[in-house]
Amino acid sequence: MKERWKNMPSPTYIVGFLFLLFIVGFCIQYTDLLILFKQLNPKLDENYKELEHCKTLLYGENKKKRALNVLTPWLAPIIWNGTFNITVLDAQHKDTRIGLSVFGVKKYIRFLLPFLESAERYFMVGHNVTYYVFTDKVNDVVKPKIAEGRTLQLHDVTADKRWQDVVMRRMEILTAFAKERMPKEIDYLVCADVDMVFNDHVGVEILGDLVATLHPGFFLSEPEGFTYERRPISAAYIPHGQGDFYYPAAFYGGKVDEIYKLHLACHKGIEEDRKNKIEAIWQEESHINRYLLYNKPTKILSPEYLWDNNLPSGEYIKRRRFLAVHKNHQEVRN
Ligand code: 4YA
Ligand code: UDP
Ligand code: MN
Repeated sequence: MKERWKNMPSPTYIVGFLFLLFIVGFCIQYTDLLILFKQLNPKLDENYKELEHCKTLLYGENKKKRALNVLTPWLAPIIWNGTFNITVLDAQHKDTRIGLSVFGVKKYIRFLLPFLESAERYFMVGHNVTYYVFTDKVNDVVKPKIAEGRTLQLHDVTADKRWQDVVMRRMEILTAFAKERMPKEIDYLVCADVDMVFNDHVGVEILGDLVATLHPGFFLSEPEGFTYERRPISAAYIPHGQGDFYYPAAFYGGKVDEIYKLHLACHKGIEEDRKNKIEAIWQEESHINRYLLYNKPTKILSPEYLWDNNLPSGEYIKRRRFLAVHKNHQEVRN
């Protein structure tokens, strides 16, 4: 009996060993805390800085700068110049069929030719593209030269008296098209304002299930400054304190079935508002923002994809891919 006790390690040794185990466990559990002692080790300091940099890129320092990140808090990519490899993406999308819808109603017919000509130059070059042009004067449309593999469809639509009704009716018309015709013809639909021109590459990097753009006027604003519909009786209502980004109605897209769901929801919201004798502050754009709050976009485009040279903060926008054409609002809307 006595012999066996002789071979046992001394109590000091056991306590020492347990203490060592505790330290190792602590290190594994609280690596972050240890990094706090980074001054002791320059290499650790470097790693720590890198980690912080990644965190900033991923989640942003604060809500105001959120738009400058490459991922949203729900991990959807934000497409900034340099975040994609177009050669790889072009190969993946070699058989993809893409639709581009645009409305040129009443005086806005004048924007159609420059819009289409610029699209031929920069929009999805080398891919299978169908233009869906909606106008009240089909016979007055001057068609540009269209490259092989691309087609232009002209569709007749009602010319509403009020411009607000013209812009909102887009939801109704696109709901019908995305339900019946488009599923047979295209995989993705991109929807754009016509008072714009493509000014640099816009390609398959913008395709995704549900894609929205960061509004060029609000990408550096606090969410409190977003011009959402704030009246609770509207179907487009977004309470203060909610909302991720402010998205414009001038450029968005997605898979045809996703875009159908978006258009249907917005059309229904507009109809509901009409019954309640209310019109959302930014018409269909308000309804789109409400939909995208509860149905998060799977991809977001930086304001490179919707820019206006009259806006400040242009230093963030290295490539101005889709640019607003300046217009006299009063004149064109009458
Ligand atoms: C449109 O933007 C055009 O009517 C404008 O001429 C311009 O091209 C713009 O897009 C980019 O609130 C706090 C500064 C904000 C400045 C930009 C304001 C307007 O924002 C509205 C929502 C609508 O999205 C308008 O369509 C948009 O104006
Ligand atoms: N639109 C149209 N005819 C009109 C008013 C609007 O065709 O009389 C279409 C057109 O495609 C236009 C879009 O609706 O680009 C949105 O209107 P607008 O560009 O005037 O809105 P903004 O971008 O200035 O807010
Ligand atoms: Mn516009």
